[in-house]
Amino acid sequence: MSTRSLNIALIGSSFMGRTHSNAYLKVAKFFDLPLEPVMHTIAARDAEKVAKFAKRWGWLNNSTNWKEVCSNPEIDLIDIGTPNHVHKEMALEALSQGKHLACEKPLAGNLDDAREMYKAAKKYRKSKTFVWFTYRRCPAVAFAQQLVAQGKLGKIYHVRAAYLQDWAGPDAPLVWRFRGDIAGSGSHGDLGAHIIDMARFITGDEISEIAGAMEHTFIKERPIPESTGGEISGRNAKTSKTKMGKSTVDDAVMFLARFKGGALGSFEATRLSTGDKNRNRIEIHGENGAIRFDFERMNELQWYDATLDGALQGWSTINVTSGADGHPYAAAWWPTAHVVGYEHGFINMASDIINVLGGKDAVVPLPDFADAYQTQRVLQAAVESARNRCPIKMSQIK
Ligand code: SOE
Repeated sequence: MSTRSLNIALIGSSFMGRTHSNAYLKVAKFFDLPLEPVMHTIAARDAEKVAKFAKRWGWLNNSTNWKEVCSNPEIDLIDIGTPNHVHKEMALEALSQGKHLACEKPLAGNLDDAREMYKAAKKYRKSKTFVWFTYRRCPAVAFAQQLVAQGKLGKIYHVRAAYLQDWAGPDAPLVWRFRGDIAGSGSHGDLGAHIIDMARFITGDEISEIAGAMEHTFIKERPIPESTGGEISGRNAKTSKTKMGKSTVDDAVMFLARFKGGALGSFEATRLSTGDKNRNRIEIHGENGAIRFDFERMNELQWYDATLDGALQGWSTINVTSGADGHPYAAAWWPTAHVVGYEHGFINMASDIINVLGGKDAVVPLPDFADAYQTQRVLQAAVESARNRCPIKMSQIK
């Protein structure tokens, strides 16, 4: 019996357009799936560029009219890979057309938009929703979640998360990520969203209170890019030395958090952590053990077993690449220690999305709009704590 097709349309052809296209192109090569992913249509603004993109990545059709794509009866899954300010409009349209929906993180640039998306997902129950918090699908992060779920760490005392990049120095052009009207926030919604999601995902707990939040914009003006290209060209775009524009987002946000289960946590997101290129790191300390993850060594999980005899206790480095030992996703890839990369988180996520749409289970929990809305509430709580210089209980954020 032939496998049913899943016709996919992707909106957006910049950085996430490339990571998602690569995921759909590769996923059926490495995973046995209940549905055959078909790269049906790519939609973007520029007709010439989107036609070239379709040819390069193997999209069967291309369009500059995303609304038309959402109403195309052939399409089963709409994937939103665009900047934050258009997530809501596109999601509401796709849901109203009865489509399943995958959306890039964060859910939206602000809480109001995120709430509308969350409520629409509840209304259109037949549509399944997903949010590309792909770090859950780094095997080492998925393995950490499994260890906590198995009780290996025991009661959790601390979560210490920091997402550190350094690409946003004074010469970085004023791309959309520095515009509050498009991105909603800077490092906070871009990087902070990831570590909030990871902390919630790995611990299986929710944050109950935020305190001591601080935000700062170090670089108030940036050179306006001459090219209006996508994010990748934008970051390295030729810029006019004279024309400057105002950055209207944070460069860095830090805050403290209390979890419902009693743990205390600290969170830091910055794009000015000189020397840290894409250092997404999280540590979780419990009564029976602890884990440390650092994306810059993404195939490894540091593990501390506090149940061993004291003389034997010490940090060990687990190479989370052993399919034979049941490491998450490892059996789909290469022999032990042949390691995977950034793009594999997206391919692993595409396999889980297709498995769930085909009635099977994801390897580890997938975030839907309701889940991602909780992360958006924490983002908002931190902003309110920073701006009002006071603790914020999550019950205050609807
Ligand atoms: C920020 O530069 C960024 O591209 C994030 O937006 C992505 O979510 C992250 O995976 C890599 O860094």
